Amino acid sequence: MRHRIAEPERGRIVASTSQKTAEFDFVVVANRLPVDSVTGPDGSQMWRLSPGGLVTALEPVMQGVDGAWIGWPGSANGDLEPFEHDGIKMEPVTLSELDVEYYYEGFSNDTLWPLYHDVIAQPTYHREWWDAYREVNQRFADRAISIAAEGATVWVHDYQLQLVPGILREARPDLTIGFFNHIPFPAYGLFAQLPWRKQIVRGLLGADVIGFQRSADASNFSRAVRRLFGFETKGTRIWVPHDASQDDVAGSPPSRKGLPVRRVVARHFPISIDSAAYARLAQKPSVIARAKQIREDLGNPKTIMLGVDRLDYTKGIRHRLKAYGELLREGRIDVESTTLIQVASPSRERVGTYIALRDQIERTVGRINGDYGTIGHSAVVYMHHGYPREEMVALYLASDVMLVTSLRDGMNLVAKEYVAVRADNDGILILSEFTGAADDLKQALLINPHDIDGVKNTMIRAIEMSTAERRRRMRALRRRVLENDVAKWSEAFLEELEHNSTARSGSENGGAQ
Ligand code: GDG
Repeated sequence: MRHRIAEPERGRIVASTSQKTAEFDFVVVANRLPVDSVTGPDGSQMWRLSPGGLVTALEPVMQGVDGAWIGWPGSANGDLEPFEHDGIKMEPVTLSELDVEYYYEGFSNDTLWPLYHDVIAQPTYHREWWDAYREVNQRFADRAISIAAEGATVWVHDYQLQLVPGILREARPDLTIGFFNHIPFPAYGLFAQLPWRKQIVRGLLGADVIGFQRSADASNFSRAVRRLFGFETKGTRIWVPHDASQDDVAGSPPSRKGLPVRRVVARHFPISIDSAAYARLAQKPSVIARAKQIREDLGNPKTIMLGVDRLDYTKGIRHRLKAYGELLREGRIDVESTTLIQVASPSRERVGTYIALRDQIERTVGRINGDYGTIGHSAVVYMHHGYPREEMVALYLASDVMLVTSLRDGMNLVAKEYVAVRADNDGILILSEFTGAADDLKQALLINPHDIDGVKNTMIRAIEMSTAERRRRMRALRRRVLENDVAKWSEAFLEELEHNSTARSGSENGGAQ
């Protein structure tokens, strides 16, 4: 991709942001910039690429193109100039304290997140939060409007920015606009709760391609479009009128009335990881030595089970602990031969539901350790901090059983990372049916995390599984994860986007022929 210095005046660009410094042919818009500000040993501030699902997925993609990434740097206030890090051009968007509270912690993480994860926790609906969501979406869109070159491709990410495609479509019809939703899209019966459901769907329909993790998510979205607007849909295609005044459920769809329509594609593109990079890390002698050290530090138990999650109620950490605690109580496992390591990386620490969840989890861990731990052996080794990626890989290598017990999860990259590093074809993945990953990783031991007895029996089955069966399963899983990596994911998405760009192909009259 080319990166050009802007001409002083490009009259056709409609932007409320007046400054224009550079224009890019490829722009990523995501809530967060892929960097965290850290303090160096000498006290100086510097940037470091940050962990997390989206960053993990897009980092290799961004390093291959000359584009820009628009996002929030992660702390409130403070205007930052655009800068470059690790070959990625960063365009920081400023959020005030109130924006963080209303748009991010409020509407994104206390309204949309629980609603889209099947109402595992009760969503909160506040009109002030919605107003902030609209304003902040406008701010992100304005930045994209001002830095995207004529005919550029803009790829918008995730539930925090669902209004951005619609704003871009209005202001810059020359752009090719993609949107990818990293979390599930709920069934209409749940989505319908949202007081601003029409605005959200309208915002998303501004994109040429709307990507989801699972085909079920894409179907849920198409159904919402039919129910709310009556637009014609067929398979992965949706026909949307150019004129927003045609947003009407009454009568036949606009496409059938011969009105000019755009074709939008809504389909699944299951995200993955940079599998080869993980596999390479796992070959490093220092990582292998660290994995051995971890086992030794734990007293070389026969079985190490591992959970790695952001501390989030969608991840089913409590269900996993409940099952594990009951196995100890019933004497089906003991602390000398089995250890559970639970990494719960800090997340959304000012949102009430997360504060309560942390308390619950830590009480449960304390109780299990109090009841069953010995001087030499903890039942659960619990860590509430983030680790460097190499340490994560060492943990994966050190563990015999990986526990992914999400109650609902868009994909779950941890499951794929565990598989990618196991070049020894050993290790067992216990995987919740309610993850996007389960659609693909059929050779895992699939569980329903709500069925505690089922989870317990599966844990025992994993502990007792023969070497031959472990290897057979892991070999099959590895084939899937190594073949379908993150590069394939982004290529598939961008190819579909190129193919279905309204800016490049114009509109249609009428819909599905
Ligand atoms: C969302 C969706 C979807 C975690 N702790 C540390 C650390 N991590 C890394 C993991 C993994 C990533 O963060 C977590 O990704 P997940 O996919 O498991 O979950 P979410 O954060 O909820 O991500 C999810 C994803 O977006 C991508 O579309 O799969 O469904 O919810 O890569 O390894 N990494 C390091 N230290 C930690 O302490 N280095």
